[in-house]
Amino acid sequence: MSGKFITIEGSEGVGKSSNIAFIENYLRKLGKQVLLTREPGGTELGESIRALLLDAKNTAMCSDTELLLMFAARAQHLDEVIRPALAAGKWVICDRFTDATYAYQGGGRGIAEARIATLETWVQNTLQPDVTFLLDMPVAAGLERASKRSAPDRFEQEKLAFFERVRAAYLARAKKYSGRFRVINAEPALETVQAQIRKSLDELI
Ligand code: Z5A
Repeated sequence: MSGKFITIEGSEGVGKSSNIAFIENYLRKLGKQVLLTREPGGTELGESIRALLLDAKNTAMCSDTELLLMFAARAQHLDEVIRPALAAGKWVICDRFTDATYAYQGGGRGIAEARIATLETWVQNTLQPDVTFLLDMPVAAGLERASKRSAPDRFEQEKLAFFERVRAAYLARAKKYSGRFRVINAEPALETVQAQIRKSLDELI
């Protein structure tokens, strides 16, 4: 594989969408071939799974179903999109990946890390992102930003304590995998956030 695999993570309202657009433009200006994708989703099948996962009507979905659907979508995504793009030398920017599973299904829902790790190895083998940007800010402030958007999906209906656990799990992973993670303070104005990201991208390039 000659391309680079960049993932963007964070809890609610941290500004992933705004900053992904910045990363994409920055890399394109440098002449990189960029593929932008997201999880859950990124393929036709994966987007159908995403609709099931986010549908606020699916209140009966148990945590294991949620976990297995995340990895089912990921298996398809890796096979159809991510691995071929990396093999073709593209820079893949993925809006969330397996760290989100550890944060939401692990931290948020309380599924044991070892069970997630089993599925991670099954689906990814040894593939890991080259760099993971963790956009981090206090949960309440993020939820305040996110509240200005459309009707909440199944995850967005969770309470503050759930997102506190998600944030804590993300920060624990960033500490454990400090070589891969870049923790970005997402609270200041967008230009300040992007200056931090640009610095890390320059180092990667
Ligand atoms: N999920 C999971 O549970 N397990 C998994 O393995 C995976 C995912 C892969 C859908 O993800 C759900 O799937 C997600 C976790 C779960 N659920 N949640 N919650 P998603 O990534 O598609 O959904 P999202 O988290 O709601 O992300 P988003 O739509 O990309 O929003 P965002 O990160 O919060 O970013 P934003 O829309 O760019 O920013 C929010 C607002 O803040 C917006 O009005 C911006 O203009 C504003 N903003 C952004 N930056 C700033 C700054 N710096 N200052 C002021 N205002 C700002």
